[in-house]
Amino acid sequence: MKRDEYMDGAGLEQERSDVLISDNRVIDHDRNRRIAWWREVRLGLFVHWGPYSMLGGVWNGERVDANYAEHIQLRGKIPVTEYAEAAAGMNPEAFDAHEWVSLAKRSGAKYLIMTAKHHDGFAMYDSKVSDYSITRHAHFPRDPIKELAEACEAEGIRLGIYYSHAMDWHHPDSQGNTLDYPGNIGAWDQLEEWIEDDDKRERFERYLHEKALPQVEELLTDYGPIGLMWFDCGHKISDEHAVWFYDLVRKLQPDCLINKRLRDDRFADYGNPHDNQLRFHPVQPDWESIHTLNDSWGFRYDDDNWKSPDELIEQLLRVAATNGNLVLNVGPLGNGAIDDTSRRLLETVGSFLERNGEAIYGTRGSPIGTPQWGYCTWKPEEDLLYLLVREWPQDGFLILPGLASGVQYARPIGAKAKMGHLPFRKLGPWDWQIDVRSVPQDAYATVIELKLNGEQLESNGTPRFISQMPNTFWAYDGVIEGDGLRYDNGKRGHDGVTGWTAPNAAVQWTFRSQEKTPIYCRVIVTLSAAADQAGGHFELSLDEQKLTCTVKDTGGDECWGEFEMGQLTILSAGIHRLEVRGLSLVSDSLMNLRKVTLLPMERE
Ligand code: H79
Repeated sequence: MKRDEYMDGAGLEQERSDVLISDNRVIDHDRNRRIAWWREVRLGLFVHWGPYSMLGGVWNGERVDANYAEHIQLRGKIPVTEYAEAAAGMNPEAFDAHEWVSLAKRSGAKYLIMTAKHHDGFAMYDSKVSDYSITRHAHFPRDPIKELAEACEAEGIRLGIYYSHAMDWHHPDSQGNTLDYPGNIGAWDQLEEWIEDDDKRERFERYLHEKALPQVEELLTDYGPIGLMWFDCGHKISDEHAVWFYDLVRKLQPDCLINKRLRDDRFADYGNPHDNQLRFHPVQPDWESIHTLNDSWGFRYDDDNWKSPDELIEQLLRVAATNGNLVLNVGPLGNGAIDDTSRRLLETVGSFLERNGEAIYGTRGSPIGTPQWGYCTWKPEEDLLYLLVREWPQDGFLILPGLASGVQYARPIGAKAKMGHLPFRKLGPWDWQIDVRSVPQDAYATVIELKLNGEQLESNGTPRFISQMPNTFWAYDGVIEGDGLRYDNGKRGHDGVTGWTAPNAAVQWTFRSQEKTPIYCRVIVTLSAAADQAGGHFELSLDEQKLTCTVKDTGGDECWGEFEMGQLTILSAGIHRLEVRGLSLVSDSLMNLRKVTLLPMERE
């Protein structure tokens, strides 16, 4: 579409062939075909790279207090002329697209998402629409996106483009920069606050027509096939604005996927929860979970808060077991080099996938929920289940809960494939037991492949208590009841339930036990509370048994503490209910609850 055509929105109706917008819902008949590749890949690599990478979180020799280095212009209150002056010095001679793409491959990622323009408005490619770019403003004689597109093509990696469409702190009519443009929409302003303000809306739309839409057009025209467009901060634009982008992408590259943050689920090929969200309730079957290796997306000198390989790999399993793709981020230095820690972390994920990739790539989410020992994935067309065992059974007998279907064989995969089949037997109608005593353990997760007998898979969704190990009941997976009580945003330190303002609000879990003799358990509760909440009471119950518990000061909201609250007994085989219910508050809210662990005790 030519630029002046979408200036006035003409022709949009006619252009929309595969999409109908009715009842405010996008109905897209072509999505299954378009998204097929993405459903297979399960791991992507995000790259955040721009002038902010050069600054690394430091301005004029001082550390800027912003977790995200790429927000330094806003958070450091840097005038746009000064930021632009710094950006002009970007000369990334160490940038080597082949090395980046090779790292993506070594990490096991199958797609790479590159920031073509972040909120700072600086184009990391040779834009003809705006001179504020790596080539024309910084006079770097190469086009990084072009080089990446070529390297990705050569290596069989799909290229995705991150484009900050809603915010641009350089363009005088966009959003987020009220330091230089006081009449603009502020970084924290909600859509409703300005959409009726004609001046703000018209100027913002001028930015969309002058810069954002034409740049998206360039990116989808000049760089070959783009696997996906990754937009951000879609809550800051209107439905009408979203349609402009949506139609432009569909017109130029009908097969290009669009992430949720163009606007919301209605325009999305797939969903995105919050950045760095550890626990989630996916609302779309196709969804993607994005994570930093440390705290910042863009390179930051003093960010040493690295996740461990174990945390990253567990997140990969958790996301795959819930039918999502994981995207890990790397923030190269301003000169284009990638630091050793990031490289090593990504390579460790890659070596896990090299050993165990068949249990991740091309799989669907678990049909049997999340067993206490780890995660499960599924290849329905091949009748294969993969058990990704993180907590190895002490006695060497793994209980597979919740599966009625027949099993043909069980075997370890990866390097251990030569070992042959493992003995297994049925334990009652829903469970199996696999003898894994001979299987050597992987440092992160040991994978057992199960070939099913080809019938329709029959599963039991009620989690099974496994008496050989601690059983954890995550508040995020519980059913919540009562005014105010809600799941927190799922990020680190916020992966519990919060808003416990009504005294008798409750979190409940249902599980089944198959043990005929009683299981005596110690009960550990993980909660957080500030000093003024200490002294509140709640009741922890298992069926008819009750423990009255007192809230203790853990040092505040994000400081989790573990407390042993007493003992409870699972008396018999059958369905049981575990519940935490408030009794009395001494402050505005009772506590945040993260999990309850039942720790079976050795029998006397
Ligand atoms: O690119 C990474 C982040 O920079 C970007 N998303 C990931 C993929 C991101 N942008 N915003 N946010 C994440 C959420 C943060 C929002 C706020 Fe702000 C920070 C609100 C106020 C300060 C940035 C500046 C967004 C609005 C103004």
